[in-house]
Amino acid sequence: MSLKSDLDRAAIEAGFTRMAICRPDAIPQAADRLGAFVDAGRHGQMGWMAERMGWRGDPTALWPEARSVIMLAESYAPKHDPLAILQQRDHAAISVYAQGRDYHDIVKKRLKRVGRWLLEQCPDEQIKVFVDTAPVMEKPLAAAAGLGWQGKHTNLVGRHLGNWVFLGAIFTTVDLEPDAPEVDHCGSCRACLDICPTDAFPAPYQLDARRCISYLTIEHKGPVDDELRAKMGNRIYGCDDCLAICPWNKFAVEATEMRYFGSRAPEPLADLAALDDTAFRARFSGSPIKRIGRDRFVRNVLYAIGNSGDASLVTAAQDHCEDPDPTVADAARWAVGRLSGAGGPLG
Ligand code: B12
Ligand code: SF4
Ligand code: SF4
Repeated sequence: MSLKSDLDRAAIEAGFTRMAICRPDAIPQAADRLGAFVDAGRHGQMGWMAERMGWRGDPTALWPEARSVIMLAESYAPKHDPLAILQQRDHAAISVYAQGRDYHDIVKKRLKRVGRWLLEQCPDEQIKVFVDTAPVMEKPLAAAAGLGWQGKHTNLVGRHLGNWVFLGAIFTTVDLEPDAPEVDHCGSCRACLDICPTDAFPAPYQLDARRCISYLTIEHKGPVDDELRAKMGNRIYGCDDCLAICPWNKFAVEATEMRYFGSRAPEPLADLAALDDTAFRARFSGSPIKRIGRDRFVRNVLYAIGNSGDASLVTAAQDHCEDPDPTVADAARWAVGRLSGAGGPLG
């Protein structure tokens, strides 16, 4: 057996769904595309995307000694229809990836386990592991390694993976044989582009993050534009619409890690709006949601209340009209106005 096939087995044993390899110089187009994205301001308030662009756009600059990039995907495919909750407008829609334990912790542990295994076989070599937060473009690297292709919604889709996958990377000085890139299988489909509630795709394969509900609920600080908050519906953390509609999910491998799925039923917006800082931290301990803090979370819940069309929620919003956080107070007043019919037609 070769080192590569043993590595593949180690990756599966660690809990990954698939592994594939590319060279660090396999994404020559990425730097220009990242540059165009940032020049157009599409990263919004994610100022960190405009920093260390030389490293982000070019993995060979990030770590010149690296010879191979091992790309790993783990399925978190939901067993239920993630869009069904959008009809329950007085309850919170939380994106599938954030319903249970934080994937960063789980994927990083798995990456380290695979990396340790590799170093046991090659003790003189080195590795570095990355998931999400480093200046590494995981989607183009995964596509170059052949895990799938970047769909028109810009996420990685695989023929046997679908698009409900987390990505992680191990850079290493070990020289491993690269895999062939996957070709694009989107064809004439444009379901993800058409379903987007905020029209966040200026063109196929391109996202304007400033319009994406995932960005607006997780990354954007301060008030959201009135036009966009009215389109957020009851999505209070992330958005799954463009992922859920992709036909390739029919062939997706099931998730095996149950910690990604929360055990709670969808929660009423009124209960979530009432969380103070202490209650928020306790409720979302171990969840990625904790990162956005109570104020941004309650802002999102208040937008959802404003979009609910449920007049019985006016009191839950009124309670926050004098909130010490001006963005929360603004969201509360907007919600009260909307539920009283003063904020224009409900979406
Ligand atoms: C910044 C970021 C975001 C931002 C911006 C997203 C974006 N599309 O750029 C926001 C906050 C909006 C976001 C949202 C989400 N994210 Co996010 N995010 C990232 C992060 C940190 C960087 C992505 C990045 O580099 N963007 C910059 C742009 C320029 O790069 P790009 O998206 O690859 O853009 C490419 C295309 O535009 C393409 N392109 C441009 N023009 C053309 C033309 C043609 C013809 C072609 C073919 C291609 C093409 O080239 C670009 C470079 O490859 C990565 C983790 C990482 N370190 O890579 C996670 C990551 C992409 N996110 C992830 C997830 C799960 C999500 C959400 C699904 C979460 C949710 N449910 O709410 C949503 C999906 C929204 C969407 N439709 O993309 C996963 C995606 C896994 C996968 N299957 O691909 C990642 C990889 C995290 C992880 N480790 O698993 N995210
Ligand atoms: S995550 Fe939602 S808002 Fe963002 S691009 Fe996809 S469908 Fe549009
Ligand atoms: S929904 Fe259609 S266009 Fe969008 S990524 Fe999936 S196959 Fe491609």
